[in-house]
Amino acid sequence: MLIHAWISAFLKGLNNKQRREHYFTRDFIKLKQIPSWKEMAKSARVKQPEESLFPKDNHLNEKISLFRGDITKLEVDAIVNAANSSLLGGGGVDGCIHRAAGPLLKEECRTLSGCETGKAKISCGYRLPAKFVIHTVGPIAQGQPSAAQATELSDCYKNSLKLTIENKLRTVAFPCISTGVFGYPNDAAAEVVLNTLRKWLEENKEKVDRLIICVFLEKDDEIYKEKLPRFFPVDASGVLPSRL
Ligand code: AR6
Repeated sequence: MLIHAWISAFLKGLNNKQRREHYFTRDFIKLKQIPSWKEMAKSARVKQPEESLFPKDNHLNEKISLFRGDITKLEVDAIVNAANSSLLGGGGVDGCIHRAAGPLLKEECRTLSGCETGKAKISCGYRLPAKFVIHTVGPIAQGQPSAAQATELSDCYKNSLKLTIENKLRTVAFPCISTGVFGYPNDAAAEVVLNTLRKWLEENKEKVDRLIICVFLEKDDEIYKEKLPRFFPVDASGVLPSRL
């Protein structure tokens, strides 16, 4: 048996407390420290636009979060990696994930035979607080993305979620796939992501506990805070409607 397979089997046999002894950091973030969008919208007094694209659904609002920070710190069932087709590591969030997980992640990734754009593959999380890493490859879009590239970006999220439920995982965090080195415009990516996650949750909400959109840059934080109320409308409690 290869060492990565042995360690992965060993880690799977541990309970949460035991697993924590193997994390690369003591400074990890538990799910309960991450507010759902429903909670966040209430405390941030989000302004609900008059026009939203979907009906208000508080149950769905409890299933989605916006979190700004380092995805490698999240203690969730899976984090998604914005990888390249070799799956052998790189810069950006991919580099951060490989550094935090340790060298066994690359060893396992060597056995996965790469990954096509829009597809996803799963591995153990090793020293990460996340149990699994789902590796997906976003489209390379320099400038205005084509319709085919938007579909590929959406497929990254859908295929990662397919693996999430196939592996009975209930909490998963996504970085802003393709918007760094791969050059997909941040605003256009957020539209694709929110549309994909909203539609997926409508069909599959009982299969997961939380989908976390993990942004790293202030610009993405602002974009998502502005767009979330259109895709996941909230109670406008405490906020005066603009049309009175
Ligand atoms: N936690 C969360 N998000 C992060 C982190 C982090 N620790 N570090 C960066 N980001 P990128 P891509 C954000 O470039 O565009 C690699 O070399 C970052 O700010 O990592 O899909 C791969 O090997 C940005 O918002 O991924 C591929 O060759 C987002 O993660 C290529 O880059 C994605 O940026 C993939 O490019």
